[in-house]
Amino acid sequence: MRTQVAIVGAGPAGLVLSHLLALQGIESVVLEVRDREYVERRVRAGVLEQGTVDLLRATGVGERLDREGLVHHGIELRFEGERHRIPLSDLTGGRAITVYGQQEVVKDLIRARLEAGGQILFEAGAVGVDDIESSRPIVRYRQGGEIREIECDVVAGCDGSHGVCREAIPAGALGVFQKEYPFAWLGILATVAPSTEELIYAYHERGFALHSLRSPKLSRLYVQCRPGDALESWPDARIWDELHRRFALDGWSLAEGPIVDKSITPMRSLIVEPMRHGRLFLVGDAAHIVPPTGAKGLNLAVADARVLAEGLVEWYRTGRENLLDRYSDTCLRRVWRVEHFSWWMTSMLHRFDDDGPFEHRLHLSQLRYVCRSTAAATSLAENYVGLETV
Ligand code: RFL
Ligand code: PHB
Repeated sequence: MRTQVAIVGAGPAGLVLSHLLALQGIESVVLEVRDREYVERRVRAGVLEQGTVDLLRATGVGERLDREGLVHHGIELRFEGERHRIPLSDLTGGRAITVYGQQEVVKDLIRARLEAGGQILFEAGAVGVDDIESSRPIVRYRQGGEIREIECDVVAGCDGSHGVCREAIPAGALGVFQKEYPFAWLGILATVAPSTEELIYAYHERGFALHSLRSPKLSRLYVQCRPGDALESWPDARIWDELHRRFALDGWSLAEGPIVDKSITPMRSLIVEPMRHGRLFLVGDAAHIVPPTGAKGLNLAVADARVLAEGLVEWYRTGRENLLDRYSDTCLRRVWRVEHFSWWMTSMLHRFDDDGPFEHRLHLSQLRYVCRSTAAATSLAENYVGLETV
């Protein structure tokens, strides 16, 4: 098989890229190791930046998002039994975030691609990428027990943090920057009306908690836990107990409901530089991971896909490579801004193992400052809704 752009991975990065290229008449084939149902059900991110929403809408995949997405103009920071609202839109000239599950974005994109005649091969896992320093790279993949090949002009490695594309780059050519955080998030999805209209980020001496949502009937909640914790050590009653304690506020209560999804995610940052080697471009989580506190991973994946699509369009139209040559530098400016913001939010809101009374007071002082100072709140808000330029 031959195509112009071989895209490995049908997550947000691969699907947005394939969609943007198709709109400009560039052909791609998307390889996805999982089946369609699995990809469309995987519960992950939920917060879309203004720029992500604008892009999906402008490219014809925003119809259901406009109908079902929940536009939020603020978030709440909760600590010491008090609530403080950060008015995101007031602080950013009207920008907002939209709560809409990542799997809904993925569903909308898969449908749009298939309806437009696009090729997504499910249960087709890439096993290797060859000849990326030549003008005819090859992706080998396994489908139905057979190894097959796609020859292409360019490979887009959109295969997430555990994919194979990153490994195709010679080790000496990549710089790797990483940080492990000494905690994880236990996330649940519960069929109960959210107890809040806006997201609540809570700092507590027992650790961080987050109240998010997916719809008027579905709540998404997270509690900080230990990275080595097993799910079995978190029976439902323990989860609700921790959530009640960490969100505790006079006159407010958290409604419980059946838990329908439960998972533990270790928190880490990882960035590889550069994000390109020869004809292989890394996009999204394949190139960088952020801790989820800033709600940035999906948005960053979409931002990379947009930059790569623009570079490829220029190259196919004019033969000029200058945008492609700048792909990695352009993306990495945003990546590092977002890594810093996510690290900052994470550090402010979580309990570290060796935190004592001194560190606790520093956390509280920082939080109070963010809530009282317009300058500090604006800095949080503009990063949270997504910076237009970095
Ligand atoms: P994905 O979504 O991991 O997609 C990669 C795809 O590649 C497939 N794949 C392969 N396919 C073919 N051959 C192979 N060899 C393959 N190996 C892998 C995989 O099956 C998969 O379908 O990466 P992508 O597209 O870069 O998208 C990144 C986002 O998924 C990720 O950054 C976000 O989910 C992170 N994230 C959040 N991001 C936000 O912007 N806002 C949030 O609110 C937010 N919350 C979160 C999050 C991530 C979380 N977890 C579970 C890590 C909350 C959590 C708890
Ligand atoms: C989510 O709704 O899953 C979510 C919201 C905000 C975050 C992370 C995850 O910072």
